[in-house]
Amino acid sequence: MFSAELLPNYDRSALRTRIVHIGFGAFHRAHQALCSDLLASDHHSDWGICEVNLNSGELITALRAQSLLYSVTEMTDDSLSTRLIGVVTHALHAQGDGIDAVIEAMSQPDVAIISMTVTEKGYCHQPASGQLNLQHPSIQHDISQPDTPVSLPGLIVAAIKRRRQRGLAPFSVMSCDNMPENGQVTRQVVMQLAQQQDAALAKYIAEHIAFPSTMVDRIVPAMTPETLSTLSDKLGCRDEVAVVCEPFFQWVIEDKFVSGRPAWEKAGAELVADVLPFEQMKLRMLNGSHSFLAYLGYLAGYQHISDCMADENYLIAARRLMLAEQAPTLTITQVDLPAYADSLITRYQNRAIKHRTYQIASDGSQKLPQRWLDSIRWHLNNGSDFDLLALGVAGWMRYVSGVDEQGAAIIINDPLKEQLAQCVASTPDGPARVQALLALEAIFGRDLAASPLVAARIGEFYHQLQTQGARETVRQMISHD
Ligand code: NAI
Ligand code: CS2
Repeated sequence: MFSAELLPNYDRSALRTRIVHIGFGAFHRAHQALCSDLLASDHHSDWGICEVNLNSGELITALRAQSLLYSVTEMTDDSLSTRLIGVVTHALHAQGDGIDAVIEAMSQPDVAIISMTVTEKGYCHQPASGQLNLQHPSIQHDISQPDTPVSLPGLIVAAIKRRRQRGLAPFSVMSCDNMPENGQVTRQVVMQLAQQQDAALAKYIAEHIAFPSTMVDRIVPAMTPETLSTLSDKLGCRDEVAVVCEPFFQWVIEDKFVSGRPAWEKAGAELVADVLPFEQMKLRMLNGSHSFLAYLGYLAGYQHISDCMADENYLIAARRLMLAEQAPTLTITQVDLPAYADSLITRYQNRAIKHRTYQIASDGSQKLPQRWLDSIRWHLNNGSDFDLLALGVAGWMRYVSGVDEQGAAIIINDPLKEQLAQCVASTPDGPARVQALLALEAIFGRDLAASPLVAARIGEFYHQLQTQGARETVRQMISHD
């Protein structure tokens, strides 16, 4: 179906399924899979990928219908470049193929790496503490029925168990989700679940399985029907699995693999001993400013990040958040942070990338701790100002209150949406609501709710947003300095 000049230039039948990836979403298609494709086409790599989705089969079905081929298109305001990805060797979805087929795919002798992009909530952990949430319904299911898991941690434990029973080599488990020390978070939830099931298996995991951390960066918005149609002309066909992304690409990987890895460094990845300083920089400066723009932007009626950038006050606020309130909290030494901030602003200004504020605003309960709250703790310890961070939290609180500035309902997309709705319904719109939301321990821990300074700063901005709206609040914040 794709035009001949786009087809991969390498022998796809020579690929071996050495990676099983869980979470065949937009991001993975334009990031890790593309990187493996570059290795196959330019460096004779035989690392093929089995793609898995646990909770929805549509994309997998579409991919199979396209002979496991799909396109990635990099876009700027005035350029567009498409590449066809041929590195997928198999594709499975738990509902259609059954979870046992997925465990079996992960238990093949060739498989050396399990990677994943399942969003923060896929780890079933408490965002504030990183501990497995033992009350999570999927985890409760997997404790009682370990051989038919429904959660990501449960699936990993089941596959490790089967490999061990068969005497196969261990694999490495590589998270590519936006969390600090994502390898450590994955290890924690997998170990805690294994301990609930089988102490000997937990010991085996501790001794044999590697959980490298990664920092991943590329802005890949959710596809829309409009973008799909625009692409159809260029491709000469309709690619239901297509993604569009910015040209920027970064991948920093902790070089800690137990059964080998592709030579990702040949395709632009950086292999390092310690990823944490990179992860914190990206999570706080990029994702932190993204979330700020998402909540304050959505409330102001800005649909996309690039719309926020067209408002000079928002641009200045985002840059100031990065440099005045996030950069001081970082330990990284090898990056010029003002130059990094400028490059982020330039990326946000790319109007070809329709990155919706609504998309970034989703799952706030899972994102706030690593994007903002650890930085607020840093400022509390250092006695420094955290006005923009507090304004961000107040913006999130206005957002999860569920009504926009025009009085229209906001549909909240968040695994804690019931608890959020409960806080909102049980409190009047004002300081009591701020306090009730701050008391959500899974997000704020105990310390932040107990800090009178935190409650006061967030409360002031909440009131200002209530009375003056987001646009005016951001304008005043910028004009005060
Ligand atoms: P997406 O919505 O296109 O895909 C999400 C994937 O996660 C789907 O495959 C879905 O099946 C899976 N998933 C969702 N909840 C799950 C659960 N509870 N258990 C198992 N699987 C689950 O989103 P996209 O854009 O692929 O982003 C996914 C993650 O990748 C993000 O949350 C983030 O951590 C990371 N990321 C995304 C970037 C982007 O620009 N889109 C850039 C950098 C990182
Ligand atoms: C965004 C990220 O959706 C979000 O919360 O902040 O997905 C962001 O686009 C990426 O991390 C960029 O690498």
